[in-house]
Amino acid sequence: MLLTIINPNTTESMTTTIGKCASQVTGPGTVVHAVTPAMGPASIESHYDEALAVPGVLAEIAAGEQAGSDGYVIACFGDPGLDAARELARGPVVGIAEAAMRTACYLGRGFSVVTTLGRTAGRARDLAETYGAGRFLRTVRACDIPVLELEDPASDARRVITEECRRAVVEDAADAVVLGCAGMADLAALISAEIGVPVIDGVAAAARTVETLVALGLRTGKLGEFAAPPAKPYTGALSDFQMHRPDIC
Ligand code: 5HY
Repeated sequence: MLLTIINPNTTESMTTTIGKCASQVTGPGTVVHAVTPAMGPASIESHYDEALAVPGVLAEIAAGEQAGSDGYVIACFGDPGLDAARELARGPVVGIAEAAMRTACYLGRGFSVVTTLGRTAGRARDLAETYGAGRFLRTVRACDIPVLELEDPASDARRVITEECRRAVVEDAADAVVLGCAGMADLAALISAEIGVPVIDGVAAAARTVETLVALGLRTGKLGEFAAPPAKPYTGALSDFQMHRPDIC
């Protein structure tokens, strides 16, 4: 199968990290195609960034459809554009926050999210409620690390994140910890070994979830809310988004 993993920000090095982490957990029959949108924010740290990331995500979904992609991961912890992507895509589309939080619910009474900036914590809480994981969510802890600092080898981000994960276990009684940024994807196993509880990377969780859905022959229901969007004009910078695809069903 062809699994397209979209990094909604435009930082290529993060796309590379994301693609490597997905490829490490997917099977030999899965081709992982990690892509970076041609437009959008260098990192997503606010509602504004998230809104401006969506057109680039949707353009990559449209490109994936042309390329025959069997399924998609949206690899940003805000899951930007997830519902719109489900309208465009034939195959399943899974967000990393969605996959990570639902996975955490299998692993204990409660989980915590450890993320980058405090201003993104509200979005994480909202998504937990959206995905039915709210009653399992212990806390959302922020490290106050900008997303792109995760790409800096000189940063002590790994230590800071690890200690915040440890506090989630000790102080919040978290049975598991969800990493709240795709840029943390390569840290999950290392941190889990240090703090003694499962640490979930949403990139890996989402990649395996899509792989499983495709293997089961399952995809988004297209007869209702997630049918192809109705045809209409889109003007200005969005004029290229007249991608009405009644054939998607
Ligand atoms: C992410 N931002 O996964 C989110 C993390 C965050 O550019 N990739 C980003 O802080 O919301």
